[in-house]
Amino acid sequence: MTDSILVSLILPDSNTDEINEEIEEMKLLAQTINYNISVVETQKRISIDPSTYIGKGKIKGILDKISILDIKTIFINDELKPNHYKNIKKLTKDKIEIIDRTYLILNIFNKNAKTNESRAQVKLATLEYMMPRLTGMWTHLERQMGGIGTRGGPGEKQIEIDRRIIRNDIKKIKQQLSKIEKHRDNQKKSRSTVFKVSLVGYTNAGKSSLLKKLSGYNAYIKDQLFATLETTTKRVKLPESKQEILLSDTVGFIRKLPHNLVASFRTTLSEIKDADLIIKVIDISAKDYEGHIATIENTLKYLEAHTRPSILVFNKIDLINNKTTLNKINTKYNNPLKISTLRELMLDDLMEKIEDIVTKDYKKYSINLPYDKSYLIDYIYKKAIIRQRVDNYENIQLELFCNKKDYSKILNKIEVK
Ligand SMILES: Nc1nc2c(ncn2[C@@H]2O[C@H](COP(=O)(O)OP(=O)(O)OP(=O)(O)O)[C@@H](O)[C@H]2O)c(=O)[nH]1
Ligand SMILES: [Mg+2]
Repeated sequence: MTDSILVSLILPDSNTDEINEEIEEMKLLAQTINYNISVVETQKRISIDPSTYIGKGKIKGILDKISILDIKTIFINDELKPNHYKNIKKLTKDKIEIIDRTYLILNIFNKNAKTNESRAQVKLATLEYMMPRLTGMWTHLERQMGGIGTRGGPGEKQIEIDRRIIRNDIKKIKQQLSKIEKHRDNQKKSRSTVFKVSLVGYTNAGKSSLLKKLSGYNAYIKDQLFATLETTTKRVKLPESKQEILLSDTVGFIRKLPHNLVASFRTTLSEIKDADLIIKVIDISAKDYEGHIATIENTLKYLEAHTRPSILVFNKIDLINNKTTLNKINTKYNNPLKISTLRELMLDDLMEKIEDIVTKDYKKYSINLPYDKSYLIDYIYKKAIIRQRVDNYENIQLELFCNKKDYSKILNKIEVK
């Protein structure tokens, strides 16, 4: 672990609890890329310094301090504007690595991306972030990203060359991503008739663990922020009706998730918008679970998925042994589901709840399937619960339990000449 310092501004509208949460979160985020935040400095200001974000005097003080401590990395608890970044860099005479919150998250995404798609998405977001901030000193990122931008010294001319190269790279990645997007659209079409459930939540809430427990799929689970950067969809059979649903796990959210990251992960996150049901997974043991819920709501709004039907599920209940938290949550969220994925507590209740929602509009129908249409049987079994089947002399008589839409679809298929 490399020792480092974190600087956070406190502005008149800042909430101290929130700032403290953010500081703790920055420490966890930094750990993910092997940095230990050993010193935290805050500065109260009326407003952001237009040229250097924090005051110049404060920066000088910090530089003195870290030179004694032999620290060479400064984390900033915010996204720095390009001119802030450049001016701070100047004050440090290029000797100190400056990592703002956005760049930190980009680094974690870069480290954890596993598929071609997620790697391309992170690269796109990173290049777009770098473009206006080029100063010729992207040493840390360059090492990780295999040489982007390492094309020479810090001179203005070199920066222009770098910009041109980056612009070309951005164009290529966008083309690559749009190909992947087309493929995904085709996949989506083939799944359009199945009930879709999306697990969403703050990073590390236990979404992948839940997907694993409910579907049996060996999802990647780690006590780490942003372990998952891809959407994984698995079929799950509901216990009573035996209906199949599609359950998806995707990238976790975090407060101030960089906008260009959300934009480049648009296709990955689009599963959420298409979901018939969103399960919001909350880590009940997180001190700031209310902040996590607010972040989920804001992100869903940003993704235009906030109007989808949803349920709130509190996970990691095994870690809670004080009644006060439970009472508070029960009152505030109207007795929500509380589960432990790890200890497999109340998972049946969750499945039951999902099943209730899936079958909410189901009604009984009866149809007669002529033998010359008997090839439709598989289709009907997929769409509806078959309560009874009688093979008559002239046709197959079926008692169905399904929603009206699927009933009409089945009828249409039978009636087609
Ligand atoms: N104590 C406890 N730990 C849990 C529970 N569910 C998940 N965890 C742990 O929480 C950590 C994060 O779990 P993941 O399933 O990877 O969480 P995630 O929401 O997919 O996280 P990201 O993909 O990083 O956004 C792991 O160490 C899990 O073992 C639970 O019910 N109780
Ligand atoms: Mg995960």
